[in-house]
Amino acid sequence: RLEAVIFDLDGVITDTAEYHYLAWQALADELGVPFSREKNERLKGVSRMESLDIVLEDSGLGLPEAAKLRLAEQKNDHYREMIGRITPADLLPGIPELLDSLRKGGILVGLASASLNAPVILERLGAAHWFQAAADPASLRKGKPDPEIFLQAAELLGVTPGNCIGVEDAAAGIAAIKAAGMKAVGIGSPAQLGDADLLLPRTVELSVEKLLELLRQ
Ligand code: G16
Ligand code: MG
Repeated sequence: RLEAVIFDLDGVITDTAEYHYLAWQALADELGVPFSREKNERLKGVSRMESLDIVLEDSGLGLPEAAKLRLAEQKNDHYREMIGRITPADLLPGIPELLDSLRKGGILVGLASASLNAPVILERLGAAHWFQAAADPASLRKGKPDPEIFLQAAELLGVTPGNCIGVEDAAAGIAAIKAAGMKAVGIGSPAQLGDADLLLPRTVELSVEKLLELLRQ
């Protein structure tokens, strides 16, 4: 029985991935470090400080921790400026309809976002009311691909992981869902998300019927 659907935020509920990309690109440009959309793929679902390490990996800059914290803060300030302009129109296509249908079907909805900015983003989207629980990324020992964030969301919802479906746009997220013993829905392309149990190119293809069918398999 499908008890709950646990969603990633960036790239699934809204496209903040683009703002993360723009903010990291600006920081990399300022530091004179090469960065690209291809590299940005590796930052999806990855925590802020781990993302910074990836951005700096080929820079040859051996920065002390305090300097890295300042750079991460600078990126986050820029990112916060951009997400301050988010409105409910930025919910990805089909998401409001899907969340309404899940509520009507009595299926719980949880959030498993690595973003410390998730509460602000949900508020700006007018989406907080659809979620019965959200994992707290600040409390986690390990980020995605570790299953901890999805398991915490299931625990907060009071549901069994085997009766849950996770929805993700990042390879690390799909791995985290599967390690949690849940079925994984990937939003994106087979090149990145080949391990998903169900792969859909866009959020608009999501439906409660497809999710119920996936758990029956
Ligand atoms: C998101 C993004 C990542 C970002 C991370 C931390 O995760 O995909 O690119 O680095 O959150 O975000 P913040 O800097 O806002 O704390 P998710 O799990 O929602 O895809
Ligand atoms: Mg994501």
